[in-house]
Amino acid sequence: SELRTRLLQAFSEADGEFLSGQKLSETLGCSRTAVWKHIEDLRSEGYKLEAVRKRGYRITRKPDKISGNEIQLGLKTEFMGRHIHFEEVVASTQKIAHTLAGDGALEGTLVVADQQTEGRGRLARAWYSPKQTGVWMSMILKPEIPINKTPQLTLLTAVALIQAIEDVTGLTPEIKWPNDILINGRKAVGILTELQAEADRVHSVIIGVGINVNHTKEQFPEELQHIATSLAEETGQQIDRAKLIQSVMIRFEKLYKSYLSHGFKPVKLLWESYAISLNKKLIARTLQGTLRGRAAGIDDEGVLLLETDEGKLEKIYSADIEIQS
Ligand code: BTX
Repeated sequence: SELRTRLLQAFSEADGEFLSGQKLSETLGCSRTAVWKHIEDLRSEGYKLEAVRKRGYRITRKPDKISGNEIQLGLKTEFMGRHIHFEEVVASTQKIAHTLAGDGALEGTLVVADQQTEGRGRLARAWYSPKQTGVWMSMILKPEIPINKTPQLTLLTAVALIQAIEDVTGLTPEIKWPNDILINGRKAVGILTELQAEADRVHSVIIGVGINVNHTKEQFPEELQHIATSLAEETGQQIDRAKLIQSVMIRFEKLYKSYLSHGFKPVKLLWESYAISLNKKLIARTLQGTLRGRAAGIDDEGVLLLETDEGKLEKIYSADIEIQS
């Protein structure tokens, strides 16, 4: 509303100084109750306002807005993120990306949302994607690779995400095979790779990326509070989401180009340098059953090699991993 815009303008002009309720109601020409109501609205939109008796209000934190423009401004890539489809609220960016890919979207097209109401993880699990806090996005790729090589792209994405997070925050996250990125043992990022393919030909690979960026601990639902974390939680600082997305685009494009011309080897080496599960004892829960053993590495396809307690080498294509030591 117009009043809201003027209220924000007044705070912006005050430049961090307090504005009294009285002053605000005079400036805006409305009652103090109306001022108070608008301040409550701002709070529910993610603004942090400090209220001090006799002095008034001041804004201490603005919500971090993202938009296609902000992401594209100054983005130095060839194709990643050159086309951005941004929406405030979607069910899932994966769904939109699937439709766009089917309609001939170009390689590198990016779908970004501020909030997802039905964000999804693997195996129909839910991915918690509240507004104004995270990076919820899907990248559309058109690599000419056989279907059995596509898991490599999940690993490549994990490396790109770690490098981008390092660039922006200075933190070095760790990878838990195949797609979890952890900081201090808690999940900060999820990756979901989906395909549009026919026979053995890949039409599109759609890589969904969820990054918990500015969540406070209390903002996670209770069941996630001890398994999830955010970049802000770990650094103690608000992170600019648009900048983070730019960094992911740059890092991803560089690795992806190297992958297309030199293959998986260089990516594999980087991936291994960030992996925590290597050589550890783990339990792998697959749809076919549970295996126990030691993580011996990943093979050139990106498949996990598990040396079982009986000394057999098993290939694990998809599983939930519990690290034991
Ligand atoms: P996953 O199946 O490995 O992880 C899902 C599990 O992670 C859930 O069952 C829950 O325990 C936990 N979890 C849910 N939400 C969060 C969260 N915000 N932070 C940490 N842990 C959480 C991982 O699946 C793949 C997730 C991809 C999400 C992106 S977001 C953009 C794109 N669109 C979409 O719908 N999904 C992808």
